[in-house]
Amino acid sequence: MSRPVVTLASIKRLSEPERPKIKASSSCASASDPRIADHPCYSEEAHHYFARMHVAVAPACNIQCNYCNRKFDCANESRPGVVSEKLTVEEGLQKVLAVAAKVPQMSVVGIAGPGDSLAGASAPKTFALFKAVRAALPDVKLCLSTNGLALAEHVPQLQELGIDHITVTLNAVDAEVGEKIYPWIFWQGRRLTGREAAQTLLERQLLGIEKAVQAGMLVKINSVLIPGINDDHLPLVHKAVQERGVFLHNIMPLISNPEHGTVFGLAGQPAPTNAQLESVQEACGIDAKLMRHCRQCRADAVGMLGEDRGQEFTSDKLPAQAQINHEARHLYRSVVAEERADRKAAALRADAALALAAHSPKRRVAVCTKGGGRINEHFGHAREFRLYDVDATGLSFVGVRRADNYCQGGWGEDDNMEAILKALEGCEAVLVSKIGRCPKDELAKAGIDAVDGYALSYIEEGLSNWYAGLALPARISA
Ligand code: CLF
Ligand code: SF4
Repeated sequence: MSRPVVTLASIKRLSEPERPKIKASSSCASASDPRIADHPCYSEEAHHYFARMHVAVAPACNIQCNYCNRKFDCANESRPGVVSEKLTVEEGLQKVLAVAAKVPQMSVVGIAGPGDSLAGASAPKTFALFKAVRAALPDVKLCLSTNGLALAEHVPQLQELGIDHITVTLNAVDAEVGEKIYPWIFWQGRRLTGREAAQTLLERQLLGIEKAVQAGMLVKINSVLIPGINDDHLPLVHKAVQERGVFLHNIMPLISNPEHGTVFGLAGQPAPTNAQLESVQEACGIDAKLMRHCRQCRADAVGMLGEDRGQEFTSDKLPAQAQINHEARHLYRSVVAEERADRKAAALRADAALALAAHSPKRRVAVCTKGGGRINEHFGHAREFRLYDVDATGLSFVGVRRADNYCQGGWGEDDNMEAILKALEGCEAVLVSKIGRCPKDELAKAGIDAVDGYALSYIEEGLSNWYAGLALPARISA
């Protein structure tokens, strides 16, 4: 399908402060780094193709965070929700093998709780599981998430196991801020509280981060944005971790629903708005690698980021012996390699389209995708939207906004539309594979153009062509 390209040279580009742009073609650059090429969290590009699984073998925790209720998943790496099952090492391995047999996209096995992966008796279980997975599936990457209290002393062991992806949740670098987040920690056989607890935790976290970086590991920092507590402080955290050579910083919004029974939830501590999150990310991310595609996974999540296939792999459904088709796994990677090359070529075409639209203002647009880097999701089925800022200099990935899907099998849910409109706040258009007349009209009333003219295009190419051809928007078919 050929789409007319219109030059918008006559429109003066707004001179607002903005984060560095990526050329559409550069979104594939990460694919060249073998350590992150297939890691869905460390590479935004990879998460279109690869899946992760978490194995819930670490139930204990050595600290208390005010955003956590132990009856729920670790909020460091999860959205609150009871972990379906806590597993032994043997059960964990059985589950990993079952997932590997059925999900060729699975490239990473992570341990992210539901407590802390290195706390007390959890640490040996974590190491035993990693060792077993390493032996059974050498092509899979191992990934550890921790609150960092016990990281420093475990770095040699992690190194020995060849683990080079470590995530540390670091919410503060100042104990005055930290004590508002952590009421107590358990350290060297003692329970510490107040400022002393926070001071000890923060020191141990920074030491652990330094040691892990020195050991050559790719350290990612997760920070929970807690409005009024660490929002102004996170740029300092960012600076501190940048100075220590961390690979990536992920700022995630606090989840504080009262029904989760956390201290913050019960106290009415608000979660940040999308605008607050963006503003802190902007304040931190002038020239840094910030992660913007985190989905705050459960500690037993399975599948592509944004999907959870955990219920397919509960203990009662696991085969006694999974038959892993290594050939199929290998084949999947070959297909991805071809797709990546194809997408790279599309991104170059996208750059060319944007070049025609010089001197044009920034526009925010959402995309519906179910993977593969393409605009391939029906609006009614979308449970999340990817937001981009586009102008003639390139695309900026803003982040992922979630809302329950509109289509409920033959009818549209109005309440969900309300949440969707909130998620799409600030967007001029949403690019979809298909959309019905009713939701299209609802979106139009809110000033959002629903466009299905770029269905199945690569995201970069669809966005660039939409931007460059704005004077002649694609027709919608209901
Ligand atoms: Fe898991 Fe974390 Fe490893 Fe990823 S999740 S241990 S680095 S494999 Fe990823 Fe999930 Fe965000 Fe975590 S999207 S919550 S950052
Ligand atoms: Fe909860 Fe994780 Fe904090 Fe431990 S580290 S209290 S499990 S959020």
